[in-house]
Amino acid sequence: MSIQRKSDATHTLSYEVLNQNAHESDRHCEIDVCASPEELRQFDRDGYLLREGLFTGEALSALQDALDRLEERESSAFQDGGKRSWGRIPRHLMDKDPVFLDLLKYPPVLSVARAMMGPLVRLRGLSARISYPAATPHQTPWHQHLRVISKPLPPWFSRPHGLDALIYLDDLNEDTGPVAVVPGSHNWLHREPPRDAYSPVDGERVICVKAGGAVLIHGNLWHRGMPTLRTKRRMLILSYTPTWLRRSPHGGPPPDSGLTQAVLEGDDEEARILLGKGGYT
Ligand SMILES: O=C(O)CCC(=O)C(=O)O
Ligand SMILES: [Fe+2]
Repeated sequence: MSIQRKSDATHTLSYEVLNQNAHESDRHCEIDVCASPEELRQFDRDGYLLREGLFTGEALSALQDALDRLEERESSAFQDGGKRSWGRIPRHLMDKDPVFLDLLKYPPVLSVARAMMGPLVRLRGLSARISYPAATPHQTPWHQHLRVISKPLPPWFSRPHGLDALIYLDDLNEDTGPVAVVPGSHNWLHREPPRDAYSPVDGERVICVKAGGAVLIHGNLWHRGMPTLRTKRRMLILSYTPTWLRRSPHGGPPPDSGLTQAVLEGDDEEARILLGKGGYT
């Protein structure tokens, strides 16, 4: 897939990893960041960063086609039970199609993840959400992704950080369903989103991006996918955390002989780290 990107690198960050055991060449890392320092400050403050037109033309069709193929292949795995649901969530996408595996080092997302969390990050997962205008329209309740915070906060509590790129393969609008976020809520360490709640909350922002655009969020930003009323809606969720967190618990282990296995057995050290092997000592 030829990946076209609108937001090319705007500046370079230099990191040194304070690891006395590392070879000199592994201690230093330069990141060409596909976001301006001001955008990174806004992302840190608000917990989300809009990216319009990341994928266009052939790059967008390649992702749409790959997801449609997967949907067709795995169609027997999904039945709409008529109850309120998120829709369909295919997981382990990088194991299932090389088009998806190509996203492992996608600079507009990975460089921003490294700018926010440092050079040592790993994939938490790449999955999709496909929602349909079912009898009970698919939607998600308010939620956040890293639900591991203790109350009260212990003195040595390690705050979880993660970046999730919500990549939309269809236009978001009233027919497909916008996404709503609560700016700044990723910093609320003393409370969680209301349970099983689908109604607006104070301060929410409703966002519509066009197909090929993305909303990058902090994993603990409060957000919800609004109802898909009339037209099928496809999204990808590409997630990174620091290397020392575990991969997503959802969807069980990756499939045997998936595409990432060959990468893990190969000699691309950066890709191995991104897939969760090493990156800390
Ligand atoms: O579909 C959306 O816009 C958001 C989906 C979501 O929050 C998720 O899959 O975790
Ligand atoms: Fe989510």
